[in-house]
Amino acid sequence: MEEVSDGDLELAKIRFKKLFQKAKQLGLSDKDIRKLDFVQKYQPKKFNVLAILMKWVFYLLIVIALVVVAVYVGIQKGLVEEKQLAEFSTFFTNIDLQTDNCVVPLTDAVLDFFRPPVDCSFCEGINKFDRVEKLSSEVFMEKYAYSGRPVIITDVMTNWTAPQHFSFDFFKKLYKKNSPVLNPDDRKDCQFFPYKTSFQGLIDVFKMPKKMVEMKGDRWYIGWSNCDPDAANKLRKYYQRPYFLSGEMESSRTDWIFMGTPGYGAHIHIDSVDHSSWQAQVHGNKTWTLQPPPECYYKCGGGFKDTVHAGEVIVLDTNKWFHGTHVVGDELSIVIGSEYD
Ligand SMILES: O=C(O)CCC(=O)C(=O)O
Ligand SMILES: [Fe+2]
Repeated sequence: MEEVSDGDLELAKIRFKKLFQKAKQLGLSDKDIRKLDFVQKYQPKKFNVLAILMKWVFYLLIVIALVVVAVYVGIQKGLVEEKQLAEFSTFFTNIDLQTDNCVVPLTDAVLDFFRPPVDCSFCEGINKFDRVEKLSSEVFMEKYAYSGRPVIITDVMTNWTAPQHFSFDFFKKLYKKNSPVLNPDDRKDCQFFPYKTSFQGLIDVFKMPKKMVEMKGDRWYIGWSNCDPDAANKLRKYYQRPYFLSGEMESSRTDWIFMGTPGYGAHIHIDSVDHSSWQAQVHGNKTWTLQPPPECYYKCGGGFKDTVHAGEVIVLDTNKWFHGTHVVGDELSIVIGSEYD
């Protein structure tokens, strides 16, 4: 190919400039000039990454929207069951939604994504916890047990000895070395929630430095299901089934214990468990934040808070209300609870 000298290039530039000015004088706009065949031929192709990305995001959103609509219609028509959705989600996330009682952040998002819209009548007109005493099992059954109406009962623990015994050290001594609580080995009924701590299991919790136990170190909050039958029998010496649960109501065999320092608690989440539950505040004070599912905000408002104090019992349907907790005051919070049927 013939070499182009700098002089030739300068000349070409001047000629092109003149041509360009002439085109302008003739009334052509930049847009018209860009449309000319020879300009298009020599114009470098622009590679607009943002535009390409936006295009793909747009396609992705359409696909997601179509899947959501299909799942929604499938649920409404009874073609898709929640169980199938959970299995489907387990396939992708490796998290078993059917056996994970209280949920960790990823599961929250997945669960909430697949959660069918609820009937908002359960939260209509409810903007605070009822706080009651001397709650008969008839009234409990009629008003609270299955309605989703949250309630705090103030006189349940009057003859429990749990407050004199339950402490960090009590639980540390409760479990033998070979207890399934400390060696869960993927047992589905043994669950541990580290929340924001880095503990991998209860075994790590019991190794925390004394400073942390005495609430002088980092804050912490954890929860676990007591899957150790021996320990469960021992625990039952210190508390009774709340008196307002009628004889026919079954209590789940699995107790849940949550423990932690002020300034910490469970993030806002909704559960996918079988039943409502009660939780006794043995030590400390914990503020509960309840929010209706977002689709009910219009009917039920944005939610409310209340603090459960030592000696009180809260009853809540954690499948209906988004709920989060925060330990307040200056005492370690220790609670025990269970589902009821
Ligand atoms: O007690 C807590 O901090 C959280 C309890 C909870 O999320 C539940 O019982 O579902
Ligand atoms: Fe929960």
